[in-house]
Amino acid sequence: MNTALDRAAVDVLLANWTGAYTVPSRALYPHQWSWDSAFVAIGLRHVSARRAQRELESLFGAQWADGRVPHIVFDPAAAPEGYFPGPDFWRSTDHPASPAIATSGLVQPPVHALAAWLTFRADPAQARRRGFLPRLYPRLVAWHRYLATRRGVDDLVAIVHPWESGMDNSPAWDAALCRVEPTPAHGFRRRDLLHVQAAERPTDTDYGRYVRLAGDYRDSGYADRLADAQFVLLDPMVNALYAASESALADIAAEIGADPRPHREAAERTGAALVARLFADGFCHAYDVHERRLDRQRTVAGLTPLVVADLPVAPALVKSALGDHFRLGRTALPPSYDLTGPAFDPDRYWRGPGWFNTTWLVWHGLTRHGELDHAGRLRDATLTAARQAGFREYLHPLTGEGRGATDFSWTAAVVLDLLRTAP
Ligand code: 2M8
Repeated sequence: MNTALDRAAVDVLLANWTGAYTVPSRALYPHQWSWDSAFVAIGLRHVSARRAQRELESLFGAQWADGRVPHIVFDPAAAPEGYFPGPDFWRSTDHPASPAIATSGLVQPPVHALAAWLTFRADPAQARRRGFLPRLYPRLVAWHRYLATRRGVDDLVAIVHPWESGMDNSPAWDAALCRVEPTPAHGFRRRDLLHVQAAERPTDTDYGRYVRLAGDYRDSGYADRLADAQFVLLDPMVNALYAASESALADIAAEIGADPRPHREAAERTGAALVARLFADGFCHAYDVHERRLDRQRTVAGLTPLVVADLPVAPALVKSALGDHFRLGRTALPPSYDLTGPAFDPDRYWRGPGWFNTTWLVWHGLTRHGELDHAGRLRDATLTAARQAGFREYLHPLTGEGRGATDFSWTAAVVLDLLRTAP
């Protein structure tokens, strides 16, 4: 049974491999996405450690001179009308810090150092022969420096667009997005609706707001003037991944003979700030920097700080995960948003469906905190969901019916990791 699932997952990863990286989905997302590639590397390392290294190296090959790792790296050979917003919208190559290849100017959650460390561990001898970590380490450090300096708010990292959270239309962004005047729908042409039903994607009004914010950021020269930006939020998942990745950077530094201490200290500082600023009522929430207010809604992002080692509030997060809002282990996949919340929608993208990558993060976090029974049950439920629905982009969290794209890369990758790593 597991052998068939394993083989099917490998087939998806091979089919979506372009020769240098893996597209998230051939139809819907025909370019390289930043955090997708990190999850893909975590699965791909079991098939070919070399390919997993290449996946990350391709992404960091498009790093900007200011350290940012763009959220999309465009395939110059792909049809320009295949994805919106494409290179013509972002105009990255007009910017002095951008690489020669066209990219977006936004970023995504920093899972990369964690992925690099796990990739190294899949085959240390081969990675050492290729000089994988000594080459990637300075780039990872520059990436984190970009986040800490250009996006830093009191030891935490801010996002300036919902796309930067990876959870694009999460209800946690609704209040802040209300203040943004949408670009009218006739001002751009969406391509996503050619591939996925409208009821499973963000609305046109959401898209209008995404386009407005991204266009304003581009027109500022991607300048990161947080005081002037309309949308400045502290997201628990972005910050949890930043802290976990700083811990991974400490491991990487120790492996290559660099000093791990600054990374350990940064991980501790971010972990402490995350608890102090974002934790309330047994849960981690998003914080609006301009409004100086926590958004008390619960999304799965608020459970992911479990990936931070020695998190003092981990028992409270586990309790919240098991309660009525997320019913951990009693749904097909953990929902992306509170099952009892006013905005819960089981079909629409990041407003309720279960996603495999965030489930993997919760599983990884439970394992890190020694919650092996809960981790084991979550793993079993996730494998059952994949067996029943296939490698869909997301699922109805209660029935497990597939939604969004098919043959989705990070779904195959994290399922493969669960099969090959656990129990
Ligand atoms: C989704 O986001 C893109 C924009 O970046 C889109 O909807 O067009 C999100 O699920 C994001 O987390 C993911 O990285 C991307 C590619 O899978 O798709």
